[in-house]
Amino acid sequence: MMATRRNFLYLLGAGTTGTLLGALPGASWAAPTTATAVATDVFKLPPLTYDYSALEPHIDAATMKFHHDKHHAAYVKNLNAAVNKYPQLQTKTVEQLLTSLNTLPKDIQTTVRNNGGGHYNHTMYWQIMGPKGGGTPTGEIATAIKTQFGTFDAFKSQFNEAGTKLFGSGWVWLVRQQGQLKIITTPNQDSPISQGIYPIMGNDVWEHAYYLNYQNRRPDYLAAWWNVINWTEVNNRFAKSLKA
Ligand code: MN3
Repeated sequence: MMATRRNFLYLLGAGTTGTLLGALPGASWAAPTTATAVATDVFKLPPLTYDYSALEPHIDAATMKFHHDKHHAAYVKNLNAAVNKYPQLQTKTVEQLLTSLNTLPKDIQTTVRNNGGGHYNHTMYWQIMGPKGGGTPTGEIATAIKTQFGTFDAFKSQFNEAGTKLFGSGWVWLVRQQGQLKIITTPNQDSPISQGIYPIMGNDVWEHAYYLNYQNRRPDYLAAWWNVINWTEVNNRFAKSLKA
């Protein structure tokens, strides 16, 4: 884009560009939006803090690479493109954007909902997984799960059932709502925080999260996912949910 624009300006001749560009019907074209997009992008793809292969055999390296480097990266890119149209939004956090979708300019509401949600949800997803994860929960979340669901196994089976039954693409979540732990699902990249609900943990049941390794066997992916859970991070999020 930049090269094209530069060539265009060169062809116009430096002395005349101002007038000519100003006279163009799409005067906004003259604003260097493409040129400055990279420098002003406020949302960044967070690097994975472990290797692509660190979650094998439960989640394979190829899935992790495509999921993080392509899918998550695309959500970040699209979110930046939306907020770059409205510089006043560049000071907002993704949480602030997602909790005030209705107040955003109409033409970017759906883009922010889908791509801001995608960015927020995946950032959590990478953090609540990790190498040497899994096992039974520890800390405060272990107690809270027992209180709410009776046993960890009962919680897991309700969570996996909700994820299996969710039709199409979406997420299954453990949230804290009105003082209680609950399992909910959301379609697409909708995030619970847009409903004012803080997500403690969530699993991505879009096919891109498991299809290379599990094909159509979503229940197998849901079952295996517990082997990579970073309970320390889930406890951090549970503590935040108590303040939310
Ligand atoms: Mn995903």
